[in-house]
Amino acid sequence: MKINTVLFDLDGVLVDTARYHFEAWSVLAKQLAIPFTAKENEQLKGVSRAESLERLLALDQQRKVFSEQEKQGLAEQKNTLYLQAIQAMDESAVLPGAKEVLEYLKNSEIKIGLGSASKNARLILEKTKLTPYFDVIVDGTQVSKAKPDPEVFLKGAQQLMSAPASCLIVEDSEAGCLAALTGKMHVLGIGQQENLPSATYVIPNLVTFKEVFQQMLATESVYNS
Ligand code: B16
Ligand code: MG
Repeated sequence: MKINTVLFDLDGVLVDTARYHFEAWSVLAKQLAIPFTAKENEQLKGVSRAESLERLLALDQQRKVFSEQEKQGLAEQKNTLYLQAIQAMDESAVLPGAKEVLEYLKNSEIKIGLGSASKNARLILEKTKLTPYFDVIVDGTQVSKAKPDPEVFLKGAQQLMSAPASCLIVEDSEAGCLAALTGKMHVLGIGQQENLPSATYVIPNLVTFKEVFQQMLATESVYNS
């Protein structure tokens, strides 16, 4: 397959922020007496803040009803907790292999984009000093439809003038993998296969990216390009 563009998800792929999202949602869940473990958290990965809250509230066996205003307050509370947690974040939060992969792609003249659901993506890229690697950044402030809708990745591809079939999406969430496939893009899952059933290729982290990427380039594309 021919790949000239790689679009990265941020949280859980390039930067170790997924655990802070989980911790912040856990505080809220505890406060609301909603059972919430790492298993339920998988459903929140890659999903917008508002949709994450809806999914968390749906786990409530007592089905308490919240007004829009109350929901807005809860989402703000979660974001305040999250921002506190990432306040002191620096380059050490960049996940293993991530910087090497970005360097490798830059040297290979492959276009690099970000497709994140997070409204805090630019802040995180700045704190971790990753901003200069990106040819395009699309984040939660620029999309109207959350993953699994492909909008965030299609916007990135369009801005880079890349055909979707020439793009590889690197994702740690099932919602993001589905978004890639719906957009007719290639996908590489980061994490465990059991959590990412839609991804054909899954690696635990970016350390082995280069090998898998080269393997992918050597295979026939399902999109005939
Ligand atoms: P925020 P990604 C996603 O980022 C996270 O995976 C998800 O857990 C979070 O709820 C979402 O961003 C929104 O983030 O509250 O910061 O706007 O994985 O798409 O980079
Ligand atoms: Mg993610």
